[in-house]
Amino acid sequence: MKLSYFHVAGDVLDGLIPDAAVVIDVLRATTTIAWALNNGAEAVQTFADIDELKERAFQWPESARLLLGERGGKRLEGFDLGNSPVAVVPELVTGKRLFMSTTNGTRSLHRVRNASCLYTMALPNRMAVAKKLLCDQPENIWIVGSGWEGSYSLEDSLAAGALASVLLDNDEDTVHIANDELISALALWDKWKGDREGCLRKASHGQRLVGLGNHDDDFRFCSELDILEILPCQEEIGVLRAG
Ligand code: 3SL
Repeated sequence: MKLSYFHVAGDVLDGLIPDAAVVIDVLRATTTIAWALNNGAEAVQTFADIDELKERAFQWPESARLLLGERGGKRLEGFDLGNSPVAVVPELVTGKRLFMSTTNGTRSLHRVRNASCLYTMALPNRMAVAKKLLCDQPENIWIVGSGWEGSYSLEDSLAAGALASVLLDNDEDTVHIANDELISALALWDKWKGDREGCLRKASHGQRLVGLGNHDDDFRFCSELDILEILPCQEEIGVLRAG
């Protein structure tokens, strides 16, 4: 398994398609996706574009849909939910399709939507994704961060390092770290694995969330490690289900 890490979707190589892509947006899109599917959502359908989201969502039965949207950290007007893992509780999401658009995470997903296998990962479901990769042994794996509006984010790199680290621990012979970005993410994981929440809070997007108000529960949910068995997997373009 040859693993490359791209800080943001804009860095991925044009014209190439990996055997597997793992999209990460620790704060908070892929953490929210993991929790929503864990809590019984039928699927999460992601959109880079809000108008397209509305058009598709309004074709879905009202009783079976929720609109989940965020821009700049705030819930989109007229949407049922903002982008928070704390909000996607079973009472609200069970059996529902979540139509989701966020500032960066859903754009990353859109960019690699043609990968043969596409998973989303956050710290709580790291091990579920690692187990699937160890079992399937795809040859070329892209780990794709979401960053913030095209620039690097600390927390996505932390999670990329967390994934590479557990893969190396389990299968040192076949795991090959293919770029410097991932070597650097591994070093970041080594430094912060004992204080993941501290790392998330120090990150610029963590600071942005603090500036918007109390996000203590979000930080707690987003920094938990290996507590969810959920493997969000793209089944048709844009539609993620528990695999
Ligand atoms: O950028 C994104 O996709 C979001 O996860 C950002 S936020 O954490 O909801 O502000």
